[in-house]
Amino acid sequence: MESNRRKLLKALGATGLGLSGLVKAAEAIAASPKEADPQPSRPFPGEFYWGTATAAFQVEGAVNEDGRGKSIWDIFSHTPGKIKNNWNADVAVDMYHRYREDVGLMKALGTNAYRFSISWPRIFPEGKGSPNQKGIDFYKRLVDTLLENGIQPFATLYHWDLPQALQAREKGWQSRSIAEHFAAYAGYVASQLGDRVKHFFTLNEMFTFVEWGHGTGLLAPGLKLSRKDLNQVRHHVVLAHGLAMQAIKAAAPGVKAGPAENMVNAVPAIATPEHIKAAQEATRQLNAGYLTVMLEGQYTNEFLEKEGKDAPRFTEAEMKAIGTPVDFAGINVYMPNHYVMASDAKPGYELLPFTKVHPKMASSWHYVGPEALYWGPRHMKEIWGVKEIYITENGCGAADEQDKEGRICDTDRVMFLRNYLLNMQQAIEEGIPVKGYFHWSLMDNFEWVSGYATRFGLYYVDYKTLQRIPKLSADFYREVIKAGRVL
Ligand code: PNW
Repeated sequence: MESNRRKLLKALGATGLGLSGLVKAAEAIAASPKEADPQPSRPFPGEFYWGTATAAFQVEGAVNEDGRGKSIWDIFSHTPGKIKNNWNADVAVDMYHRYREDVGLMKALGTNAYRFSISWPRIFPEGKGSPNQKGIDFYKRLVDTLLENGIQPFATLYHWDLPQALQAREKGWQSRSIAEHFAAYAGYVASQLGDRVKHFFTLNEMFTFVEWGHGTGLLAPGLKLSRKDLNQVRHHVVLAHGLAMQAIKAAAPGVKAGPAENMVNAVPAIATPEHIKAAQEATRQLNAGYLTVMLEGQYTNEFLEKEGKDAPRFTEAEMKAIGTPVDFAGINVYMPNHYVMASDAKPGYELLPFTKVHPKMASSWHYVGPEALYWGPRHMKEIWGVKEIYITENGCGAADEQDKEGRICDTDRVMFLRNYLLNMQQAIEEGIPVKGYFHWSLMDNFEWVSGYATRFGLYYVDYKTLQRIPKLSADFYREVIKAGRVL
């Protein structure tokens, strides 16, 4: 709103001053009716991608249809004891059949972008060889439906569902050959969809699927590798990213591509220059095997020294490929991974433990810290000079219980969202180039090892009927998009 002070000054200028003029002007302002707010405080940019996100294995179901091959997640989820209640994703939320309805849900939110993932085993049932036309046709139908509804498709090429054939026959990410197969698959998809999909993400959350799938064994394929072997997996994964970047650009020159990584986000405990510097250095070191090597094109000395004889084996040509320039970076931001203080001792920073009562959302790992959505993008810009940033995921699991009227009044998720979005707005206002935000998730879905117990959706899914019901947070998100500011 034009401030009263400004109005007064304007009036003063117009009347040619004088105390009586001033008094008259003041009276006129006091008498004027309140106008609508033409310029909201803390606005988001008018041009911005507001979206939601999902991943193929978590929503599609239809695991045996149209020639789809098996993925490591089919095997893992059907192994007793791996998933809560031994649930599986054979049906999930059946998006494979209901995608038209679901695009309608996105439209109802007023979103203009959607991030989804392509299932590698739908396109190459054996991981390589000849493509499955019916698989690619599904994504063409999906993308065309999105575009007809004014929603820009953002496609992730790998959201953890490696073709089982590659795991069984070639030891999955333990083999360098997988990086080559991934690039071939990425190039093929870009050649087929590049006329209508203008943004591709290579791999989703390398950190999570490598460390938890190959280190602790909590996620598929459930391996607990030695430090040396784990480092080699990390190396093959970043190599896959680099080779895929090149393959995508070669197949579809007009499209943009980059990673979608859950950066380890070190947040300064107090935002003074010394702690900020410490948090930046911590972020650089803690992402050494992923974002840092991808964006700098080499492993840090600290990383190589720390890993010693277990460090990855690599060639110069591989390092060049890993460092292929990205068009943008996607970051999944759920929380501050560490609060950091500067330290006089090496390495110059100290990671503070979370206290016993630090607030959490529904997932056991999910500490709340809205400032993560400020520092994540700021780090990307200040540490690595990234010029185009997408928040590829942000959201939370919440209680999500239906009340007597069947409503889901998830004020907890609204609280979460409001505070995180305010921090993102601050980053944008300070000139950090965040170009889009994708809420995880459009609707409740198969939450990996938590199965259907933890819900992340803006839409509630009744798993008996597969009906989708908007939660309060869906209304909140829609109003925020409409108003262009946090409400
Ligand atoms: C992401 N953490 O996983 C995945 O990309 C999604 O598929 C998933 O459904 C979503 O976030 C919610 O879990 C994460 O421990 C898993 O910090 C773990 C963490 C973060 C994200």
